[in-house]
Amino acid sequence: LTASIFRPTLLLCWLAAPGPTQPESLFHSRDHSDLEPSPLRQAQPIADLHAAQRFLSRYGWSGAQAAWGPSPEGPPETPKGTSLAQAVRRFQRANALPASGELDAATLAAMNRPRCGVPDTRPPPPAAPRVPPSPLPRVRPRRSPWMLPSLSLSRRGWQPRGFTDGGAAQAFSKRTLSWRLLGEALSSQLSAAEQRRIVALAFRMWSEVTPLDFREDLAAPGAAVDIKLGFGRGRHLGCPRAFDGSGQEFAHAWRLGDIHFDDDEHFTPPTSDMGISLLKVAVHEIGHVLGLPHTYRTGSIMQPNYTPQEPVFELDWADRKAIQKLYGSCEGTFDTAFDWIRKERNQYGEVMVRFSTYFFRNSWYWLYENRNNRTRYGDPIQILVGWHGIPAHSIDAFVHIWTWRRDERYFFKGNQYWRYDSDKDQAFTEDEQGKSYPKLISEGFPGIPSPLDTAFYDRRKKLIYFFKESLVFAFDVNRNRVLDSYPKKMTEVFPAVTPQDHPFRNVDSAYHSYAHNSVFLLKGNAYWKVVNDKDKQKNSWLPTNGLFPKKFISEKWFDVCDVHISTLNM
Ligand SMILES: [Ca+2]
Ligand SMILES: [Ca+2]
Ligand SMILES: [Zn+2]
Ligand SMILES: [Zn+2]
Repeated sequence: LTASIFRPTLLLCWLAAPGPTQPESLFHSRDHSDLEPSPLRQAQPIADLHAAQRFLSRYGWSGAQAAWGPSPEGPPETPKGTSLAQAVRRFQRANALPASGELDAATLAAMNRPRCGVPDTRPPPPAAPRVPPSPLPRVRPRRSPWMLPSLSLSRRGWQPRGFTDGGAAQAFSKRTLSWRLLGEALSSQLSAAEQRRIVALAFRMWSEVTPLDFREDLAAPGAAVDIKLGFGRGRHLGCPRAFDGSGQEFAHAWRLGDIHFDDDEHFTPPTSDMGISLLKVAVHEIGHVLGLPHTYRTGSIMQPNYTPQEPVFELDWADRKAIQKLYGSCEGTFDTAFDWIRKERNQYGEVMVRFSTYFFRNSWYWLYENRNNRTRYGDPIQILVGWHGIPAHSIDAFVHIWTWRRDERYFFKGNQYWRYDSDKDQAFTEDEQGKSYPKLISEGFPGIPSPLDTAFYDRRKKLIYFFKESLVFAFDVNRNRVLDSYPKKMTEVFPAVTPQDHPFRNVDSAYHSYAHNSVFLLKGNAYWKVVNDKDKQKNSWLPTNGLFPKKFISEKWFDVCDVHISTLNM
């Protein structure tokens, strides 16, 4: 019923104000240097009872329903008396203030802090006493405020599926979403290119931690674009909710669609330590559009109030898990995965062995931070950018031969291989022995077929295991030849611990992890861990090199997520 009343109202708004709400800007200089920014309008400070009532109502702290009515005509529902004191206490508790219920100076100061326009969510009240369910008539449950994290007025309708107790809900079922920064609603404070770059980066940050992909769409009709963003001042963009001038509300988001920024705010690029970071606000509002409600957890990007810029701004562990609860974690196959070993001297001159974990897919790669259990901030990046002189896409395998005499790293693709110079960070064209690269696999590793599925080096046995379809070739690096009894069936060299639970053929990657002190066979979105010495000490019945049952890669290595190809270079 609510939706059917409001939909025509909004439609009228759009018809009445189809274009920008500001008068036309006229420029005389080509570089716009004659553009005089219009004076900022200040938001009315919240200083009295009436303004505080309006605040509590507008941001969901009072009333039984989502208190702020999106219709611009009606007066807001204002709490009075006991209900006002209750609303104030709730607000105070969430803001870590003494819950006095009084509108004291600290409470008013908290209300005046810059904040997002989306109402806050309240924890659900205790469960009602259980009454026996009556089968008829069916009564639609009233929508309670914690189920309305975003502004409830949506031109594309209400999508109640997938709600969880915390108020989070999956907003989109497709995996690639289009977005557009409205050309008629750009900020007057940053260049158009900078605004687009910042918004693209904000979308990329969500795609780095979810299976979602975001694509800027400048061509499709407006109605076909999933997420539209624009800046406005006061009454803006036909939106039923006016902005309040400089201060307080800096942006708002409509569920399933639009994001508006208050252009009376001082928006700044991520490099600035002044004003309000457009990147941070954009990431927050995109979070709403995707279905996340506010949270008062310190460190979360979904806090309703603006927190000043920190040197590192990233989606933290809990924010990642919250969005992954809605959209799932990232799945996918890898071309190869390996640990890159470096010897470094520490401050006492001792040689330290350090390693970094890399996952390669197509033409990009991720560095994995085992200690933090996530990919490096800002990954993936292009192989072309991070690795010099090796093929730019679809690497088959990587091997690090490491003996007392040798310390050599090789990449394999097709029927060739490349040796990589760790010190110079580029592939050798010619190494210290006068060998030139790339070389044919059949020349450097006699008896080894190509193209390979994968390979790994067993340091103790001084063997490389090369994998091709269902076969394994054990290659002696000292004698430079395949061991006599090889090739063998993969099921023979790496037998299944649980019968039939085995990749059988065509593994993507055999990954020797130093962090886990184990080898993993990766295929598709699954992995099999190879039995190691420690496993055998605990359970002597385990077969040597046995494969533990299959598990999902995404349950062991988190946030290895693709981003849209257009943002790969950001
Ligand atoms: Ca404002
Ligand atoms: Ca491979
Ligand atoms: Zn918000
Ligand atoms: Zn708006």
